Amino acid sequence: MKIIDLRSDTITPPTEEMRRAMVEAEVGDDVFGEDPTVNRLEALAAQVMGKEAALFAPSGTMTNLIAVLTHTRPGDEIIVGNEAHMFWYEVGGASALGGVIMRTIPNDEDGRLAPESVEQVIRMENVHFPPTTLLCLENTHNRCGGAVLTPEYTGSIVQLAHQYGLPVHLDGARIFNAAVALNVPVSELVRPADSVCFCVSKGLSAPVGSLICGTQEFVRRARKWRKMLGGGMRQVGVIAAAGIVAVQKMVDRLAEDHTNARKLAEGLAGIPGISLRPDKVPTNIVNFESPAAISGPEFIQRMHAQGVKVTNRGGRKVRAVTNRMVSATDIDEVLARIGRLVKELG
Ligand code: TLP
Repeated sequence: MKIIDLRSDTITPPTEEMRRAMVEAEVGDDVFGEDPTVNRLEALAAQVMGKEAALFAPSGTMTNLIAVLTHTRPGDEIIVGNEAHMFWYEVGGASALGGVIMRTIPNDEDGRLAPESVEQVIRMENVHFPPTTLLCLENTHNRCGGAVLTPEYTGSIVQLAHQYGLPVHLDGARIFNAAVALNVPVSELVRPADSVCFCVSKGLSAPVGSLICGTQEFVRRARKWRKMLGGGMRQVGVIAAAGIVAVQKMVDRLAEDHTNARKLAEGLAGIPGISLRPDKVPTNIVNFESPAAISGPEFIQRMHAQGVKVTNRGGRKVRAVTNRMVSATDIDEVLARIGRLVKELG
């Protein structure tokens, strides 16, 4: 039986072209700034994002943490969505290592933060208060089903933050998915943000790595934080080479993941007992609720036994992420297997 892995787009192995680029990569010691391949990737990332500079780091978790460390000081308060990846899945690093309080406000189902909620929690100067020093956004929004923030929304919420002197960091782990879904240049989506990070290791299929982008001065300071966190790597051009292929060659194919996600969502909506909103699947993440007959974890276990791998988001909430290793035919097969399973449950 073929195993169909929908746990994440992070499972994608490097392409043949990436492997060739990795073998042939010119390298040097990147801590001395002398790895030509890393320098090329950083220049490419800055150019594509429309920012002055970029820094290559091992993971999205590290680039988000570096952003917090660079924008804030211990004792500050930062504003994040209550469904933010930074809040849920980064081991509380911003608080544990950055010493900041994460003040959460609700994300709506489209991953947005309401301007009124942001305004309400920004601290005025008061001897009792920690200063609010950063607003964080996420695009696409992982827990909100791959929701996409438009350039208009991002522009207006950043403008509001800037009125209060707050810089904005954008967790753009899957920003290229947003750009493809909206059919706009990625630079337009990230222009308002002061810093943005994105991952080459998700749908873009590189094996490792994320980039954080901003002004020259921001990236100079970010580089020191990366060093302190132990993220200074040496002949890392062997990895960056795959990142270059990811950015140059793998963006357009994300549309295929989006089409497959929509197909999966529409198929799931037709299976009695499974609930989801197929109109709320703009990119490659499909969130749905499993049938009430058994618990969420049990349902997922049964799916695994049928060769369909997905993840649990708590209770009966299930997440399936389409990716390069899953074809349209595989989606038909997934729907058939889940259909059979649900029938068995009665
Ligand atoms: N998300 C992973 C897991 O950590 C849950 C996934 O499978 O979706 N920001 C966002 C929005 C992310 O989705 C992720 C990874 C990260 C940051 C962190 O990236 P890594 O895994 O490279 O540290």
